[in-house]
Amino acid sequence: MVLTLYHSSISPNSRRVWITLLEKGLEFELVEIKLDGEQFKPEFLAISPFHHIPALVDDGFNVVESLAILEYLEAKYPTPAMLPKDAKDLAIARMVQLVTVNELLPATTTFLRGVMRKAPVLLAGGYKRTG
Ligand SMILES: N[C@@H](CCC(=O)N[C@@H](CS)C(=O)NCC(=O)O)C(=O)O
Repeated sequence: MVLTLYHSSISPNSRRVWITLLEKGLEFELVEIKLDGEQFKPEFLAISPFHHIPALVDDGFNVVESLAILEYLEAKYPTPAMLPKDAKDLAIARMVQLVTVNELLPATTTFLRGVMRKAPVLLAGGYKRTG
């Protein structure tokens, strides 16, 4: 198994995938993509044509869109389960996911761009995982 997650440390969309990989106890390689233009390089566009992270590559199979990646991981590596079985609980989990993607994150984009301009070390992947 060769799982590679293309990500940026400060990206909430990346983090939901990163956390899922950790929770499922999967072995994976993390590749930091600097969102200062690196996402437009042809080698990354070959994996993620819309120049977005996260992108997951599993043994040559490319998956983009964080929720699609979570769905893929849940189907392929079902234990431990990351989603509830109960219909109402599942609806709540899906609502939280979709509201986050469709409403909350777009609303924070302007703010995050300002932070990244003022603290380019974040943009350059300066954040280091400590544990
Ligand atoms: N709907 C996508 C959104 C992905 C997305 O917007 N990623 C941002 C970082 S959080 C990105 O890659 N921005 C760089 C760009 O668009 O060039 C998902 O859930 O994966």
